[in-house]
Amino acid sequence: MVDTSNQQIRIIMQKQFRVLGLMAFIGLLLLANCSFADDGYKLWLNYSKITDRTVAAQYSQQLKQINFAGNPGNNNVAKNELMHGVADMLQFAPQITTSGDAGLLVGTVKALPAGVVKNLQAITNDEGYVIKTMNIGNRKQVVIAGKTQTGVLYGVFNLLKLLQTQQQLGALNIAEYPRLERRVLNHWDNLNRTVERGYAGASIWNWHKLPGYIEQQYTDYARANASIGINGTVLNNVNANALMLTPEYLVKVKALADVFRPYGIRVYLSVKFSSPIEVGKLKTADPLNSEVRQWWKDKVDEIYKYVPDFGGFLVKANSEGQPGPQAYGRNHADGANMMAEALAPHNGIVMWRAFVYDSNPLNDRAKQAYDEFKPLDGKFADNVIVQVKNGAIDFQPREPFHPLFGAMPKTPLMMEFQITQEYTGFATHLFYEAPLFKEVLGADTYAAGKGTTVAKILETKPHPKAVTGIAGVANIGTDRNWCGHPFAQSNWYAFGRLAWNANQSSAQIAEDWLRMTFTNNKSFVQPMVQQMLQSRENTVNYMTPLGLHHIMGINTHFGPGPWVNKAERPDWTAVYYHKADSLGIGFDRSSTGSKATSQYAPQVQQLFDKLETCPDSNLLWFHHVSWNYKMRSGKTLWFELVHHYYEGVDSVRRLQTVWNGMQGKVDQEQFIAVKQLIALQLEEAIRWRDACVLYFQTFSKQPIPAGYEQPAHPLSYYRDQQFHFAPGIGGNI
Ligand code: GCW
Repeated sequence: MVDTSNQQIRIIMQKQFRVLGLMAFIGLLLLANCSFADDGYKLWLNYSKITDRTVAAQYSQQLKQINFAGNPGNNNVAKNELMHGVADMLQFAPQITTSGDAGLLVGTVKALPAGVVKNLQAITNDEGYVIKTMNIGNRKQVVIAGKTQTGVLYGVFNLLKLLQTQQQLGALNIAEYPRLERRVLNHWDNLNRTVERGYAGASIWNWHKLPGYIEQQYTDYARANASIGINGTVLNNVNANALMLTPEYLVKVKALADVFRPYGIRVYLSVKFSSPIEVGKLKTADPLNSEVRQWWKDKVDEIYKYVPDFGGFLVKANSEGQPGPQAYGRNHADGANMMAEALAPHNGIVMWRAFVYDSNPLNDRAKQAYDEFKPLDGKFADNVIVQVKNGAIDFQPREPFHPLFGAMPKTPLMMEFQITQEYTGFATHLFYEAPLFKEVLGADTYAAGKGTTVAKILETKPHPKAVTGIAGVANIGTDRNWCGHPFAQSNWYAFGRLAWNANQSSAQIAEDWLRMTFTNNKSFVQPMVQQMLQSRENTVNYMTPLGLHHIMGINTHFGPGPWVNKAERPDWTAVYYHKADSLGIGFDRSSTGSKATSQYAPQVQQLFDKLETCPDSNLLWFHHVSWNYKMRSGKTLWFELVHHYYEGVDSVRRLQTVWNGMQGKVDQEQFIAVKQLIALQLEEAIRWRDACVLYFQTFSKQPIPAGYEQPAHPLSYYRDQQFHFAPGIGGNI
């Protein structure tokens, strides 16, 4: 990204160029390119020099001159990004011109010449844009047009992507717009800079030095988000600290909002329901109390003085010990509507989370969100959107889609994915999340007949004023490479791409990301796309195959913990979920069990309810199955389970072999980083496999078949292991 040392070198080099001539310039260039290893900071906005001479020559010819219509000033972020990106990739500074025959013409529809605009597809969406190659005068020009400056910026980022991935510019005809309105990152960042479930260092928000000190990283964060269409950020943890709403912090929030605004990004805050008591010194936070309502109104008015385009609130209430309206005998709609009323005059919204569960779940925690929210369908104010996790438990490597999708036709629902890898290997496992996201977004709820996919539900407005949206819990921290694992960056990237349009394929997104981040070398890209696509299933296999879930270590959630049988609450144990016994394993959520299947539309219910039709991948989520049950493969359940655990480890070994063959094809620093991480992943995958197989064997009483490597240690060894260094906890602070 903006690398000042590199920029300085470039400037010096340009001066030298005149003095020393071409030979010296090339020499210095080579030096500059070799002396900086890639530490991952630039993310997918690497803008590496294009070394293919033919491609570079074509691009140079097209981009020699750029006409920014309307003559935006020097602070225009789209213009700066384009100039900077082209200069890095093509190693020259394009000439900015107002001439009618520049190879690239960029601007808003209003600023572009009418003769050009009439040949473009109409842009109706505020964030939409077109990129079109057309003959203007006597030359082929590429035109980037947006309805707004943000649209132009998105178009510029797309053109840069085309250059980074070395696409032809000769016949472009792209018309893009986002399918969802609010595409938001949720930071679970605490005010003391720890990050709940963060595996990439500390929080990037330096509250101590804000607002006086603006880190370059804030701008680079905004650039990265804008490049994939993310247009909102919730700065603080949903386990919120009420101090966030005090003027001391609001002035800092304003400073960040000011940095993000030019990139089309709005700031939102998580708020604690009891803030009127904690900050406002009131005696109650009852949502129907008039003083409380007035307090929220005043507070919201105050926030908008600092941040005039403030996005709104995200709220976790009556969940995992967080305060909420139920303490006053009120429901979620009462709580959400109170805040909505305060935000409405400013066009702010409330994202009210449906991740709720009682400390004493009657028979099945998976049912609770539906039971609490479904009756409230249609009771929420216009500017409330209910934010629902992708599955009914908690961001497991695989969960069936949440039954609330499709169950609240009168209420806008927003998706919550977890980009940070709390349950999928932290920042040591290569787990490309696009296939997980796509599986959920593409799931058919049958809510309004066949084809009512989850994505469709998110995109459909139940009423004209409804807001649509999607959220991803961020995996970003102060680690130099932002996300801990170089490949974890792909999950931030994929989230943005799918938030924009869920129809894009996981393979295409992976390919773009690999090319932009590492290299266009096909012998690298193709095998690594395959490895990325496979990586999710690898982890499902060595952690939670066949529908198992929530069997990780307690509290930190690190490593296997299928034996966990004591916790503050029963549904924080593992035995609550796998229910292994001498007869079999799995949670009976069918009509003979907790009846969670009845929360789905009849077609889905039938599919999951019957053992014979339930897909293997969700089998133990919905059924308690006997160890000797004959699976579709012909194997018994026990052997099938063992097979999956071993397959998971073997596939990580294959990944390791493929990656080891990539030395020399990618930057050496990145190569070594990933190599070391895969070695850690393999160690952890083996631990997961051995611990789980040995533990479940105590119930099945059946052998690990001959031919499989036997675990290196007895079960007690795995049970006794302690991981004092596991990162990622600490909420509310
Ligand atoms: O998955 C659980 C996490 C908690 C988190 C909670 C939530 C922010 O273990 O750390 O709290 O989900 O989503 O609210």
